[in-house]
Amino acid sequence: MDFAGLKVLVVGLGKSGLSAIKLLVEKGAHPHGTDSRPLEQLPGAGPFFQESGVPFHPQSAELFREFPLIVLSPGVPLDLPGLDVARAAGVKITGEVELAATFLKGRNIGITGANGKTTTTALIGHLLRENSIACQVGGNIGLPPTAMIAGSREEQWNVLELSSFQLETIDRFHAEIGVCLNVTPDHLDRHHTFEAYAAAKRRLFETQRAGDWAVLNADDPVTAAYAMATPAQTVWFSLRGKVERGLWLEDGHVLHDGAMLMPAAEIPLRGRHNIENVMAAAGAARLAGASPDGIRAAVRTFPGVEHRIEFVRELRGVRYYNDSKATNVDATLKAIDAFDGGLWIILGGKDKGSDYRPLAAALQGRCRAALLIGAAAEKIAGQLEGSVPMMACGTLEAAVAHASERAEAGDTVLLAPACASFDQFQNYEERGRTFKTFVSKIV
Ligand code: UMA
Repeated sequence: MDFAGLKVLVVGLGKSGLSAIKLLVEKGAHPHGTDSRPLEQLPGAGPFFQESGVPFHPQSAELFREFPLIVLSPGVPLDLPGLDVARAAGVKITGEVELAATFLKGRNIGITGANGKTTTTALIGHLLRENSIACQVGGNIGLPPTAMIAGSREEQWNVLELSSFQLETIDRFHAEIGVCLNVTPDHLDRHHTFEAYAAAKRRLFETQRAGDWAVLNADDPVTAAYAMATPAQTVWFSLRGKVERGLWLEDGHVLHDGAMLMPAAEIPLRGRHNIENVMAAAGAARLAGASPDGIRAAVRTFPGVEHRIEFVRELRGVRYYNDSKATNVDATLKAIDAFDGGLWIILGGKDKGSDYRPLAAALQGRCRAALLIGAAAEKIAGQLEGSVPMMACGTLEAAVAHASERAEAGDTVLLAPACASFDQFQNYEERGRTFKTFVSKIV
C-alpha cells in the first residue's frame, strides 16, 4: 500500500496510536488522531499534537466516514459505533499490528494465549539472545509493533506477544513461528463470546503460510484445533505425555522428540504452567536455530518477569508474591496451583464478566482467607460464599495490612486478583508496583 499523501485516521492515542501516527508521518501519509478522551487527559499526546501539527478530533461516528483508512489501537473494539457504517461505505479498517507488518523487516515469532504470553515471549527473547540469535522483543509486552520497525533487520527475529485485540485485525501480518499456549475465557466484555475470542487468536495461525511452524498446546482442545486452521506444520507440547512431534513432560523431565532436554526441576519459575511455557518457548527457540544444550543453559538463567508470580519479600517467615498480571480466573488458578497452602490471596478489581466459581475448589484447603478489593468484590463474595473465609478490604493497602497482621510463618500472601485493574489503577503494572510498595513498608 502506498501511504504517500494518504489521509489516515488513527483511533486511540495511547502507545500504539502515537507510534502508528509517527510511522505514518515518516511514510508521507497525512494522519489524523482521535480519542474518546479529550487531548488534555492523554498523557504525552498533548505536546506531540502541538509540535507535530497532526490534527486531533474528538471521537464521533461521523468522523469515521471521512477517511479512506482507519487504524485502530488494540484497546479499541471493532464494534465501536460508527465503524460498521464507515466500513459499509468503503472505509478500510485495520489495526496497528497490520500497519506494522508492511514495514517490519525480519522474521516473526508470534506468541498468543490467554495466559503465559508475556513470560513465554520474554523467555523466547532470552533463549535467542543467550544463543547468539539476533532478535528484538515487543508487542503486547509493551513495545507497539510499529515502534519495532526502526530496530528491525532482515537477519533478525521479531519476537511478538500478540493479544486477541491485536490479532483480530491481522491479514497480511504473518508469523513464521506462531505459538499458542492456551485459550480460556478472558476479555468477554470486548469479544462478547468465547468463540469470538478464540477466533481472534486463531488469526495468528490462519495467516501463516506453508513452510511456517505452529507451536501448539496438545492438552488444550481449543489451541489444538488451531492445527486444522493453519497451513503451517505443527510442533506440539504437552504436560500429559508423548506427542507425535514436539515436547512433553515424562517422569519429571522435559523431552524434545524423545531426547532429554532438561529436568523440570531446573526450571527457575514456580508452577506447572511454567513448564508449559518453557516447553513452548523451547520449541520456538529450537525452530529458530537454538541448540538443545543452549536452550537448557539459558532456561536456567531466566530471571522471570515482573508481576508474574514475582517474589517480593520474606518477613518473619511470611512470603509475599506479586502476580498482578493474573487478570483473569484461569491465571489466578495457575498461581494458586503454584503454592501448597497457607495462602492469603488478594482478589478483585474490575470485573470482565468472569465466572469466579472455579476459584472455590482451588482455594478450599489451601487458603487462610480471600481478601477482596475493588469493584468486583461483591460479585466474588457472592460466588465464593461458603467455600473460603473472606474479608472485604476495599483497597489493596487494607488487604496487605490485614494479611500481614494475621499471617504466620510459612504462610504466603499472594496478589493474584483474577480481575482487570482499571477500577483503582492505571494498569496491572501500577497495581503490582503499588502492592510491592505496601509490602516493602511492612515493619
Ligand atoms: N480509546 C478510544 N476509544 C475506545 C477505546 C479506547 O479512543 O473505544 C483510547 C483510550 O482513551 C486511550 C487509548 O485508546 O487513550 C488506549 O489505547 P490502547 O488501549 O490500545 O492502549 P495502548 O497504550 O496503545 O496499549 C496497547 C495495549 N493495550 C491494550 O490492549 C488494552 C497494551 O497491552 C500493549 O502493551 C501496547 O498496546 C503495545 O502493544 C496492555 C493490555 O492490557 C498491556 N493488553 C491486554 C492484556 O494483556 O490482557 C490485551
